[in-house]
Amino acid sequence: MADYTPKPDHKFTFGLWTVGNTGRDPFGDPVRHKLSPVELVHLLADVGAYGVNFHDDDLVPITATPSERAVIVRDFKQALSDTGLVVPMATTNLFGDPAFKDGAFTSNDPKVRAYALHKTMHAIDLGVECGAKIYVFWGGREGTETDSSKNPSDAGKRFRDALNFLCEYVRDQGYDLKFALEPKPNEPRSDIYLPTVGAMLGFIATLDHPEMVGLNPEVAHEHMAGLNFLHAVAAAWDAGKLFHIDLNDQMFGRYDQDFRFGSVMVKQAFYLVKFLEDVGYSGSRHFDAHAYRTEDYDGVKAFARGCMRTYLILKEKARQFNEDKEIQALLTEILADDGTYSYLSGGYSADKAKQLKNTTFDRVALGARGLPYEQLDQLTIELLLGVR
Ligand code: GLT
Ligand code: MN
Ligand code: MN
Repeated sequence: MADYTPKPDHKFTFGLWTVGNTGRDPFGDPVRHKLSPVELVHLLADVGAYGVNFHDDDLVPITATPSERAVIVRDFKQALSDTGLVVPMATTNLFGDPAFKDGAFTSNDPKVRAYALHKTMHAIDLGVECGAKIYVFWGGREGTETDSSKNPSDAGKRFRDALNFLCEYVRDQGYDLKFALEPKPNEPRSDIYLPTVGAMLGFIATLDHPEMVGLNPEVAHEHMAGLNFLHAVAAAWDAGKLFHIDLNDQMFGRYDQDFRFGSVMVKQAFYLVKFLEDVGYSGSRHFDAHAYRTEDYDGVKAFARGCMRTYLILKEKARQFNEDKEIQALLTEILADDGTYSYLSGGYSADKAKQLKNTTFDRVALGARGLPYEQLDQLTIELLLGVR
């Protein structure tokens, strides 16, 4: 019997805002009382998490004085050392305060843009002080309702200037910190700039220090755009940019659901876990999700345990897939290669081009070949449904 107990090696993390979500939504008030950061650290330790992430404001309220900040950070660090939890990632809340109603780094107001940089530098200090090595930028309200209000290419330049400034700040401080950009297409504003993993990858290449900046893709965010999350993650991985990942679940075409990982699209979650494990992704598995609004704190714990358990079950299923003789025999058949064209690997040469141009292909035979993908997919489904 496989062991589905979370261990530190699994790098399962949760944001303070995830298990701390009180169930407030646009139509209803909180249904759970607010827990303090210290209580949340203990809750996470109880369920077996490895780490905790936070926005600056989740830990230190935006109204706190320096002496209040000092007490909060002291107590939080004490809770970390009492429980053994670590802080792998931190981020800035650049979306909650009314000052950011027109965005932060891309706001039309230079004072708001300056305040966003100021707030982020302080938040970076706080994250680093607590041990963070990854710093996430979710754009929040970096977008528009009307494109009459803002030129999107100006917005792109402002966002680039802000990230370049902050990269230099991190270098100047000597911090061991990398940035992970988190795209999200259309919430909480009508249209958000750089809405997908692909868009962010292109943008990163335009920065002064692209080596410091990668991606934090989130399942729900690509699903909102109707995209294949696995493909987005693979593109980030291929570019050496998978710095962090936000795991949750989300049906296509719905509001921002942030469901427990693997609770809706089991097959997609399986391929994702299989990919992360097969390639040896070694970063945090951060569950950026929250419990149903129906739950009390026992339900929140059930939610958090469920995220980790489902991940580990899918990891075991991936192992079975890789060892399943019938599945592997089909894959061998699908990937068969008699070596005729192995000369094409290793790049272009004029000779190779000439040889290839002079080759005669049996196009009809290529098209006539049956591919056993139906069989393979059915075996995958049966494996997931537990009958193999
Ligand atoms: C917010 C958003 C998330 C981001 C968080 C970090 S906050 O819940 O929907 O996906 O990762 O800012
Ligand atoms: Mn989200
Ligand atoms: Mn997220």
